[in-house]
Amino acid sequence: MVAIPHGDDHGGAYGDDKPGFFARWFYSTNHKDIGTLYLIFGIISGLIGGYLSFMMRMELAAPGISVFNSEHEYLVFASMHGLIMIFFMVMPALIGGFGNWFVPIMIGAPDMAFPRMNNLSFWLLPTALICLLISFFVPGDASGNGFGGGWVMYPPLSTSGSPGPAFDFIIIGLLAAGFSSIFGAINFITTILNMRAPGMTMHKMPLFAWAVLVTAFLLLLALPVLAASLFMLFTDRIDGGTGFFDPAMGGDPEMFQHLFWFFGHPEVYIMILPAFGIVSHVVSTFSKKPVFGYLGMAYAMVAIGVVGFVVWAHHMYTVGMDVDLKAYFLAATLVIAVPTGVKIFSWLATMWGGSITFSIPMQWALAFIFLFVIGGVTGVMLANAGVDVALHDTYYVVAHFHYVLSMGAVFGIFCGFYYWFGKMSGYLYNKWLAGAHFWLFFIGVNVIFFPQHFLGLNGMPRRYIDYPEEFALWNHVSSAGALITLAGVFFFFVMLIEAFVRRRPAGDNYWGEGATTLEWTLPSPPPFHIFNTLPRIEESDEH
Ligand code: HAS
Ligand code: CU
Repeated sequence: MVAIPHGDDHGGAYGDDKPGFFARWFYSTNHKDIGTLYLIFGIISGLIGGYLSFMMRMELAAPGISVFNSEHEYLVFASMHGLIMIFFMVMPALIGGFGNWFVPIMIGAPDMAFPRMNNLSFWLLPTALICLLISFFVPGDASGNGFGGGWVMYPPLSTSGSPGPAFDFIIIGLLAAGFSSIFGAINFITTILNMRAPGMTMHKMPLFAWAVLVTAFLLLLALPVLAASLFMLFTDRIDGGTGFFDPAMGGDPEMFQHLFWFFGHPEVYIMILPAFGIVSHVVSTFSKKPVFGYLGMAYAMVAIGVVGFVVWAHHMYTVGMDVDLKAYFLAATLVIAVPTGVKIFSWLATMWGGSITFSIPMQWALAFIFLFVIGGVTGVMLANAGVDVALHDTYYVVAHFHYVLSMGAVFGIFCGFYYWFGKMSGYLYNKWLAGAHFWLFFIGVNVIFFPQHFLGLNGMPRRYIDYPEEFALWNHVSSAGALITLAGVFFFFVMLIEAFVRRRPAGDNYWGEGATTLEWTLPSPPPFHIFNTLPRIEESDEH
């Protein structure tokens, strides 16, 4: 019999009864091991999602190219790229990966509140991803395999428009991923509210823990709405007698858009709030200053979370809504720029007068701030209903959301990855390789997405496989950017392999002499030393 590690066997301290490989990773109830699984899963999904996007960029490199066999195939790639990157790369890495690893440590808890449910949350995800991948290979509609209706899954594209089983696999997969997130959210909320160490009051909690707490509430409130709307699509599709979204049966397809975006807009903050948390830690550590306006930073995230629930219809300005309703959603959306601005200016104020080290994680954090502001400001432009009528469904929107996601959320992930790499693996990475990764990535994604603003302003619509000659130049540039980014990804993997082959041990404070660590929000003197509880270095020496 293999020993099944229990949740209370925390900190990698399995005693004499070390579990075998299978028990350790498949039955895992240890928050760090589960965090590691999430990170590995995120990297694998990132490769799949990245491959899909690369193929799209090659197709769009010049007018008239045929990388894909059909328009349908292109749309399948676009739809799956969005779903995989959101549900299987960004969310698992930021929340499942770093959340699991560091929230218990930061609040002084031995593990997550429900370690076995934590295991379930993780293992639902590979199951879900397999369902999505199966959907590629089974019939979608008359023009081929897979579902090509976009990550937003609007009916009738997702009902009568895609009668084959491909979309049913997506429904099942997303339901599994949704439950994974809901269980994870319950776990984080319970852990943070009930398991803080003595003296660790809410107002002393590190900002990353605050970010994950707010994110968990958004997940808990938004994901069930997605699950319900997917289920409604399902019963509409299988002739279950419902026609929720079918006008012929008294239903309304616009209703789906409301349900979807009631989930979808909070979802974008689900993807960015944990990155906000990470950036706060990194900016503070490498400025050697406590973060400016700690409480303002925490409550700005709460405000973004709350207001994020009442702005959803800014994705639907073109459905023909009443002008008063447009005015409301416009105003409500603009309000979000205020707490977000509080965060941006507090990061700047944290750096102001600080003793700044331009370390690798700090470079990602600075790039995050710069590029996220560009993405945020284009969001403010799109929030204007009148402007959005012209820009909706153009590449301007694509440019906007990639600046906040590919350069916001993803830069947040790499920022956290380099910041905590030594804590998680026990090793140091090679700074030259990491620097090559950063610069190629930074240049690459900007070359991909900045020109897309011009394409959008000139009216190039999204979700088309080809385009007229006049859009050729900036599409060409954009595709060249994809090659640069690919080179950056290559250096990321070389960096990883090098670090695990060379195994240079990371010192206790590899962030540099005198760098403020997480203690800046802890009661003083701290009741425990946060990172002394990390076992990795000692553990690997035993073998
Ligand atoms: Fe967004 C579409 C508006 C933030 C992600 N967004 C999307 C889509 C995604 C996405 C994925 O109102 C496309 C979905 C699809 O497939 O169709 N978004 C905003 C606004 C914000 C915003 C106002 N979005 C995000 C974040 C995302 C994300 C974060 C993911 C991580 N977004 C929209 C709108 C659409 C949209 C429209 C629909 C477009 C369409 O037609 O389909 C805000 O949260 C951004 C706040 C941040 C800042 C920067 C820092 C603030 C400072 C303070 C001062 C700034 C001021 C503004 C006073 C604003 C520095 C000045 C304004 C100027 C114009 C200069
Ligand atoms: Cu939105």
